[in-house]
Parts: sequence; C-alpha cells; structure tokens
Amino acid sequence: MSAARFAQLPEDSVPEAAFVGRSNAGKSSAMNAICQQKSLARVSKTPGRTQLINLFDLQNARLVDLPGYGFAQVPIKVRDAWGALVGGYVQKRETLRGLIVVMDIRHPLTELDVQMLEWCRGRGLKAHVLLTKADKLSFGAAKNTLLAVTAELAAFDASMSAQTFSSPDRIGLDVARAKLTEWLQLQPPVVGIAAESLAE
Ligand SMILES: Nc1nc2c(ncn2[C@@H]2O[C@H](COP(=O)(O)OP(=O)(O)OP(=O)(O)O)[C@@H](O)[C@H]2O)c(=O)[nH]1
Ligand SMILES: [Mg+2]
Repeated sequence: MSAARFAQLPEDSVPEAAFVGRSNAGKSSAMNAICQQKSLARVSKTPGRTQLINLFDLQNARLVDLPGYGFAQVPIKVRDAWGALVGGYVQKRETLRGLIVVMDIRHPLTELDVQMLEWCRGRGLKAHVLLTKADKLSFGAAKNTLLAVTAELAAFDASMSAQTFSSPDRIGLDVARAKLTEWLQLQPPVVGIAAESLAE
C-alpha cells in the first residue's frame, strides 16, 4: 500500500515500525535484506526514488518505508511536501512504535537525522540506528564509527541504540530483526524455531 498524503494512510490499527533516513542511505535495501525479499521495497541508484510512504503488511504489524531526505537540488515545494508527509507520519501516527534511522556509515548523524531522533524523543518513540554500507569501511573503522555514534546517542537518549549493517554482505540482519520483533511483538521466525528444535 502507498500513500502520497497523510490522509491516504490506511487505518491506524496495527503496530508499525518505519525506516527513515537520508536519500540513498539504503533504507529500501535494508528492508529487503531484513525481510529476505528481493524487491519488496524498490531500490534505486537515483536518490529520492521513494517519494511515497510505502507500507508492507506483516501478520498484525506493518513495516513502513518513508521517503528519504537531504538530497541536493530538490525544489522547495518538494521539500515542503516531504516535511508535511514524513513529519506528519512521525509526529502523529498513533500506532508508530519506533523508527529505524538508516545512515550511511560514512556520513552518520546529519542534521536531519538528528531532527528525526528529536521527534522520537519528543514522542517517546523507540529509535534504532542502522549504520549501513559497513562493507565500504574496514572492520576497525566501522567499529570506531559505531562506538562514536553509540556514545552520542547515549548522551541524547539512553533508550536509543545503533548497529553496523550491510545489505549485500548481510551484516547485522539478526540484530535488526530482533529489534523489530521486540517492537512489533512479532512471532519468532519459523526458520529460527526449526533450527532450535533441531539442535536439541
Ligand atoms: N555497498 C553497499 N551499497 C548499498 C547498501 N545498501 C544500499 N546500497 C546501495 O545504495 C543505493 C541506494 O539504496 P536504496 O536502498 O535504494 O536507498 P534508499 O535509502 O531507499 O534511497 P531513497 O529511496 O532514494 O531514499 C543502491 O545503489 C543500493 O544498491 C549496503 O549496505 N552496501
Ligand atoms: Mg528507498
């Protein structure tokens, strides 16, 4: 389901977790990797491709892909429309449980990222940072960035957390899935249960 305006959103009925972040940071790719889908959310080389709120139904929950922010050369009108749509969703959506704030690990905590975290703190929403494209850095450099971002988040709001992530290298999928499972009170994945009972 897609919505171009706040009023077009489906009924505010089941818990939702939304992916938000700078354009091109890797939100859609992260959703696809976490859900083990090739093309659930559309991935694009053109920044700003996702201009709608896209909602994906799970059992009794939804994942939401929000349009990205911060790409250059956008007309003011488009930026205002983005602010109304994403700002409205993050600040008013009743069933929103938390935001997965997706940041390119090479450019974390931009001004608009911090704005998102402020909206979360203001409403008491959960927030978890995915530092994506970790495959672009060495293991040590990625770890250092994670430590620095974790320290900044802790100073900002003790309930916020961060992790490294890579869609192509499949880094951090389980940590991200565990967050979503907790926030949305999802049933553990069937595959996980089967593996566990096999081990017994
Ligand atoms: N190396 C690497 N590339 C990635 C990763 N995640 C995404 N990409 C690439 O980054 C580009 C943007 O990915 P998207 O998932 O479309 O990013 P998005 O945040 O949804 O972008 P918008 O919808 O435009 O806001 C694509 O070329 C992806 O293949 C990652 O973890 N590592
Ligand atoms: Mg996208």
